[in-house]
Amino acid sequence: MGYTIAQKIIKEHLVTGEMIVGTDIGLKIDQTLTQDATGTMAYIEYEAMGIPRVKTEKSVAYIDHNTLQTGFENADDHRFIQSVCKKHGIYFSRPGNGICHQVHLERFGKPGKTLIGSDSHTPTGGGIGMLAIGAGGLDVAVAMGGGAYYITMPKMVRVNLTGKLNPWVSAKDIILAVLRVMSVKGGVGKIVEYGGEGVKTLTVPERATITNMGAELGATTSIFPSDETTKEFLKAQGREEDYTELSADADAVYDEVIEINLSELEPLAACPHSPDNVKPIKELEGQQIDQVCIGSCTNSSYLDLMRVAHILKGKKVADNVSLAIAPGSKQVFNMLALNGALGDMIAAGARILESACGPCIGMGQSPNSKGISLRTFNRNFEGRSGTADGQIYLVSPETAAVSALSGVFTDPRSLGEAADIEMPEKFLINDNMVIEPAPVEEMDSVEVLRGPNIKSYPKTSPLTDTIEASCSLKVGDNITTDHIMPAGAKILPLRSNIPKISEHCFTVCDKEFPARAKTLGQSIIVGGENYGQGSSREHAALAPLFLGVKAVLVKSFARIHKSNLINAGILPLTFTEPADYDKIKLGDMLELPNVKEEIAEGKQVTVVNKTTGESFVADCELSDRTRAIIIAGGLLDYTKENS
Ligand code: MIC
Ligand code: SF4
Repeated sequence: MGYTIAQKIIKEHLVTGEMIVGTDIGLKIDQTLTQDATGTMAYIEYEAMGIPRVKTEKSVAYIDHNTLQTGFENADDHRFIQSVCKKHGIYFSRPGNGICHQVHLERFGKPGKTLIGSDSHTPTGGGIGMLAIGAGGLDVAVAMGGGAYYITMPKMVRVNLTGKLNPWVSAKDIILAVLRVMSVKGGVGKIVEYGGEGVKTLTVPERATITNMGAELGATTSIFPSDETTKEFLKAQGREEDYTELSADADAVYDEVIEINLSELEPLAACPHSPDNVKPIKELEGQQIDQVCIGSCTNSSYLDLMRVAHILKGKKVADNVSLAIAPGSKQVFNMLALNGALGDMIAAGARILESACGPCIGMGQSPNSKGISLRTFNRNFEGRSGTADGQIYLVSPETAAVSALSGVFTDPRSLGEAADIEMPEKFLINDNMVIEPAPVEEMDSVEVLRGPNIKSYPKTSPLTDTIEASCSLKVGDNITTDHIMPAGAKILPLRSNIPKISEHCFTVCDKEFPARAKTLGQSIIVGGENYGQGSSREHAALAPLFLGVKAVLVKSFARIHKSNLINAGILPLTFTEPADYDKIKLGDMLELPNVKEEIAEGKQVTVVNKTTGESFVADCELSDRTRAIIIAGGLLDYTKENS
């Protein structure tokens, strides 16, 4: 039996376990990336492990999220990360150099290699045939120290692409079409692999748009073959030597196959407030809009922005629209500046932002009240834009640009003939914003610079025999990490201060939660399906840990969040019978009378509702390793015990 692309890379990197679906496997990690909003914590964790020099082939720290300095906090974090990098062997990409995923694809990613990143959109690297996975900061810290990264061996999904996109239909429309079929939880426990004749028609940045937004499927990762197109891209980046060819065997077996005929696709939009709430632009046409934001790690490549500039050239942004554009990297920005495309954007009335995440993570550009905002981003979760009642639609750069001009939802196919925009033969290569680490012989003399906002990792404790705790919060399905631990300009500067950031935990759902949880001392959160979808932020586990949350009992979990809970020593429980969800109300006193023994023996966990007198069992799906981590009180304690 042949192998899929992902199976080939897994096989090469397997350090523990076997490639049996549903079982735990450990992978050797070649490259890591961090960004600043998760990075400070990841490097605090790395320092706690006491390993002088990273053991990966390449580790890069990017500054791209917290680029608003409204006080000393973000600036201090950046300085801390820069000094840690210098000391411990990590490359440092300065603020302004671009969004981690875009820059990594351009400058560092390599086909056939493994990459984990403390950001859920790390699968962008799948666009050049990397096995690139989003992980919690602590997992990245462990990988930098040479430890394996553990995942559950995923199922394989093949998305078979046939045909060719029509003019003005784009890669964003492909991934929105996949989201429409699979939904935001359809990818959980799976790797999505793209194949078929249609692959050849897509450039690397287009492939990367698709693998980037595979995160919204809940998938472990997504991947494209590495072929002639990949080679051309790497060559244009001056990195032809990084190329290796990679494709699935003809007799590779997939658990699921999805057919997408590119010729039949039309421009689409993900409507508020979920990336899988997909409708054709045709159905929205004519509706007035207020804002357009173009950028993010999904759609801010050279090709994307050249198409945008082409549409804007010689025109004027509608009076009712605010148009903001953030190029994905310094490379893209600089090329647009030199070839005149930037001038076309500025002349049309676009507001040009620096190369960073910006509005995608609520760092500025929040829309007006009830404002309709078209964004080329990947997430439209409620409140993420910074405006609680903002209506965010996720669209392609082409739809965004043409709608910015007309002031209403507009199908870009109305533009007629396709634009003649080619991939450059040579990208502008200038890595002067990437700072190299100190040579080994000088590393001891590098001082790590810590600001006063940088606080240590919260206190953990080993699993107790019994847990008695009230239900401090009951929430529904599809709770995102933006609900659990909101981001945005006001809260992101607190990412390195868990006590302070905890005051914002779950406030989107219930303003009283942090105070209530603190008063209770210890408590349990109850939730529905796909709990913790979205970001890799471990703060969505560390803040509850700080507030005394001992267990989270839900119908199902999103992958990265579940592993962040385990790493933090919080028990991830699922209802054996989904109907038992109705047996708990906010404030009920719950008891897990025999929890330690049940976990240690791999049994179901007994839950007694002492308020109603009812009891039932819950599941706790753990491997031998994650069971030991939970019993130890989290991954840091486990690592200390086992090193
Ligand atoms: C996001 O898109 O939600 C983020 C901000 O990039 C997060 C990481 C974070 O919360 O710092 C992600 O996707 O993992
Ligand atoms: Fe940044 Fe947005 Fe991409 Fe997250 S999704 S890495 S916030 S651009």
